Amino acid sequence: MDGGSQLSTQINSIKARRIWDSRGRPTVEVDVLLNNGSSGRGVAPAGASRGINEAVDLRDGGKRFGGLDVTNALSKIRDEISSALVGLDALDQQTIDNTLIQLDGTDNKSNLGGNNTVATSMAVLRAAAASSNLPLWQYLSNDKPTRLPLPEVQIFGGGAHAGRRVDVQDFMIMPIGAETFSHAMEMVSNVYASAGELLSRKGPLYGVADEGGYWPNFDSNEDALDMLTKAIALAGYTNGEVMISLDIAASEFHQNGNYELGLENRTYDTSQWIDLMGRWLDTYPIISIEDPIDELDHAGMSEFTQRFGKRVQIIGDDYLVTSSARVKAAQKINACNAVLLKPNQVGTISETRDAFHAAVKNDWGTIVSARSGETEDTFIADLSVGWNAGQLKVGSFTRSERLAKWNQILRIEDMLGADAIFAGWDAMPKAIRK
Ligand code: 2PG
Ligand code: MG
Repeated sequence: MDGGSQLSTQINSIKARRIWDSRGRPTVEVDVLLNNGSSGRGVAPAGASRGINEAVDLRDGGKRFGGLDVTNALSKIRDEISSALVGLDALDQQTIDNTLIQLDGTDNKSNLGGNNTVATSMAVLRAAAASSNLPLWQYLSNDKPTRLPLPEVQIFGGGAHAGRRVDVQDFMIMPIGAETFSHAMEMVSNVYASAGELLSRKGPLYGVADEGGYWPNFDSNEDALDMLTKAIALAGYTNGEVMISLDIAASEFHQNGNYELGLENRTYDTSQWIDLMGRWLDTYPIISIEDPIDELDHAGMSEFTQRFGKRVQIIGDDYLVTSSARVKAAQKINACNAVLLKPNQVGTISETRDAFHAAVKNDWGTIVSARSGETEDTFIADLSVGWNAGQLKVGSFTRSERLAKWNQILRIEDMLGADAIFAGWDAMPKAIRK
């Protein structure tokens, strides 16, 4: 900027308000207005099975809404964050995010709140795209070739998202043999319908899990895997066309050094637990597995990757918490071959991008992901295309906070027309790519 003159893309004002997420809980929404009249909005999602090293969600505590209110937390945006960001150039995302990081001054955004920083960071990026007259994905891809993501879609929900009825948190499918993104959605719809048919034959459902997947009454984790394999076959797909992806979220049932499966009332030590998952990999068409080991067990994650990292995608979520430093540390000990990217886990878009770049550099898989508490916001759908991340995980194939994201990719596919490329197998980590 020269001598005090106003830049049209400077931040003019920031508004913050409380809205409600898909679990009916309060969350943070931010609107950023630029001098040129362009604006952008960001909304913070919220996790239930949170990694212990995630950015802190700033909540009010006390009695209101179980302590989850953000009415007071929002004052951080109205006062400190606004004062620091007004006047900065929205096109310079790095400076915006560095300012937030410095203003916060902690390792885990516990001062300003990761929910406040991420919603602000997202809103600024959206405002920058708007002032460039581009859809967010196109602003981010900057004319570089990109692909539509391979979806990871929940069919059965378990763990912390479904009253812990099943130990494993997410039983998902990946339509890896699809020719296009629309074709992938058709395959998902067919499998979702056949899973429903099988479940209604089996007996009563408990309900619908937090991300919209069925929440069934299974006798064991294998029971769920059997039914999912059958649902894929009933829908008419073969092994190479639709495959299974699991989010184990192992930290949720790791206790006293062991893995305690409530469903079967059995306890496994780490090596027995790794062997058990090895048998699942031998028996079922599993292509991807997330957080198979407790988030603090580096040696266990490394051993799991040594054994299975050439045949299956191994994703760090709670283990890596979207941190570039953790991605690099994991690469040094050969733990994981893919990273889940959740902007609110780290608190800014630039830090999320750093984790993404660290992963890509080592030919890892990269999966942009929603949280179990979401809104109608489609930001992450655009992010997955704009960065060419290759994979997207947003929950199930029901409930509009999930479908909003899948449908957004369909719109982008439509805009791209003949130029649309579907990621498919190429999105997998290099170690297991076909
Ligand atoms: C996960 C996410 C999404 P949460 O573990 O990957 O499924 O869950 O947002 O509750 O952390
Ligand atoms: Mg997870």
